[in-house]
Amino acid sequence: MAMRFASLATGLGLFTAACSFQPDGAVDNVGVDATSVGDDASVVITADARVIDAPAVPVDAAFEQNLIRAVALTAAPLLDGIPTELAGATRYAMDMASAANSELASGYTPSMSAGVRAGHDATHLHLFFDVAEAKPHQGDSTNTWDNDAITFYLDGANDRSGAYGSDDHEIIIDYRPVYGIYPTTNGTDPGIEAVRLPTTEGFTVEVRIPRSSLNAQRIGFAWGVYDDDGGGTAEGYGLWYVRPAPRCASCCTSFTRAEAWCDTTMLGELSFN
Ligand SMILES: [Ca+2]
Ligand SMILES: [Ca+2]
Ligand SMILES: [Ca+2]
Repeated sequence: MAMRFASLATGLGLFTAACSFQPDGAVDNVGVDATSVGDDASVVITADARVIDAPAVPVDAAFEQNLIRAVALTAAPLLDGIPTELAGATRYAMDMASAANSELASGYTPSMSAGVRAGHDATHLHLFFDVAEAKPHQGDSTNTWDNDAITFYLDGANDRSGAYGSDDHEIIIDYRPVYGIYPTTNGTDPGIEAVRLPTTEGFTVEVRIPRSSLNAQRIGFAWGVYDDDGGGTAEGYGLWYVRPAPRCASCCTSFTRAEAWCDTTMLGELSFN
């Protein structure tokens, strides 16, 4: 995706981001190399154990555009790539073919769909992403955004005022799995931990983020996916939703349009209730 290369500094920052990841994350497989994450022989995934598209209880009767609701969790979540704890949470779905702010390479047929569920306990926000695609999953590239990946954006203060500040973070977790938190220079690491698990349809990513760095009630939030179908750069990028709002004219000058990673006016919201 040529657009992403417009910022060389961002690319150079990847290694810094990956290496500066929470050192305690290894307990939960964060930062563990690709061969040991999700390939643990003790984790047996069967079709029955991974019914991820059918929440048992529809929590939200009405779809609220712009807003993802994190449900209160009753059990201590296990960071394992399996959505057991979030079975009662609404799954918010997207398809690359109808994604917001999408960027699709010439010749690319949109071939990825995904969903996210959110929950919270007293200390953490939990996010569960499930990704489905027909083609082989790619993790060949150095840049996280050049591989199959999920991405999400946090505005901890929920001001969504434009330029990324110390409370604003772009996070990309790719198929390898390798993590990036961008920009790498804004000081406050959100301290995420995550696990990526391969599935027959694609892969899942289960993430938790300390609430200490987030607003108590609502945060700015957006999420999306990258699809790399042939190795090298990714062919597809898209978001679940983009907030209709006046954009920040001075924010994304390195790119050809407003993007969620450089303009927080693009973000929707996530609510802790
Ligand atoms: Ca889990
Ligand atoms: Ca792919
Ligand atoms: Ca790639």
